[in-house]
Amino acid sequence: MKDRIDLLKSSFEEKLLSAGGKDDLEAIRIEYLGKKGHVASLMAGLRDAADKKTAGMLINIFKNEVEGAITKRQEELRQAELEAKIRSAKKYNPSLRFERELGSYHPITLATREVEEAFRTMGFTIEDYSEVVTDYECFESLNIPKHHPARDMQDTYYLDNGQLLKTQTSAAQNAIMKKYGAPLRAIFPGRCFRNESTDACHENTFFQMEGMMIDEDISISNLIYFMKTMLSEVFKRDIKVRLRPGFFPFVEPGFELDISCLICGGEGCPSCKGEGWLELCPCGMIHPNVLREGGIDTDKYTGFAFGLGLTRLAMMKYGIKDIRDFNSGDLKALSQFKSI
Ligand code: FA5
Repeated sequence: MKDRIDLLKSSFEEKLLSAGGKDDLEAIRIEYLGKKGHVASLMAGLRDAADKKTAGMLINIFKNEVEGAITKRQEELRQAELEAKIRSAKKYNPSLRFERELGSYHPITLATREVEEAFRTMGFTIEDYSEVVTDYECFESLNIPKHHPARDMQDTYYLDNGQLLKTQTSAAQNAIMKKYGAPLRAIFPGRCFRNESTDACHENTFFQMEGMMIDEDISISNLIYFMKTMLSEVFKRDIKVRLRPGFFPFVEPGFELDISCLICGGEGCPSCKGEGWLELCPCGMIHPNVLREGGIDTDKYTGFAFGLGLTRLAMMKYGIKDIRDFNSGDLKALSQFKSI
């Protein structure tokens, strides 16, 4: 038996070495381990053998060797195939850079940054505030109780839970007063939402920049000084401005600050609704009720507030005739602004 097995072993080793792929290996497996293979016929011959036990053991050892050698060769072939695949794959060159097209800043971003810079140099902090606010923040804390007619001017989108999309950046006044107390100098830009019929100078979604200064002896002169400084910093040239009385329940006295339309030079055009003037930055001395509601001692402190129309400011600064262009997503037009 041993001689027969040795013969089979050497022929098996030769065949295994010359196997070039999976199919060759499978043929060898069938030839040696298959139902009618060499191992099976060795087993069949056992019946007549005198030393059954020893011979059986030798066959089993041979069978295990064949199985092990086939598995090992399979793995070698798989590995060789994989390496050939990797070698033939296109090489990645990490030194090549990805080409990325950079965009440009939106004009509202640029205008916001300019106003922020002007106020930062005058000692104002810049605050951020949420777009979804409560009725208390947007109206009641600002001396606008329920059913006050001033609410009619500022209809907005209400959520099921009673919160609303803020109609004015003034909605942050109360929280900021409570956060810092007096004295206080802060500006807070934000997006506002109103149920509005749109035209060249009205959008349903637009930006404002609120400002507040609270300290001892703050008067209208301070208010006018800061407004003038901000406008000259942003426009970098003389702008014709007019101040007229305006009503807002949260300021007393209140003003409308208009600028002469820079699109038509004051002649009248759709951008200023034909008036030659554009309402840009209402303002006034903060109403004592609003200060008290924010926890400010009204015997000691007074303050002013303003609500700059940032989107309109950007229109004037960059000569954009129609406010609706800001949300048009026109990349060609936007690419003219400062690139990132
Ligand atoms: C207010 O929103 C007040 N909260 C402003 C204020 C703050 C007054 C502090 C006093 C003290 P008004 O509704 O007028 O006010 O809006 C302020 C500015 O936002 C306007 O002058 C205008 O420049 C801009 N604005 C208002 N509505 C729109 C709109 N629909 N589209 C574009 N800009 C708008």
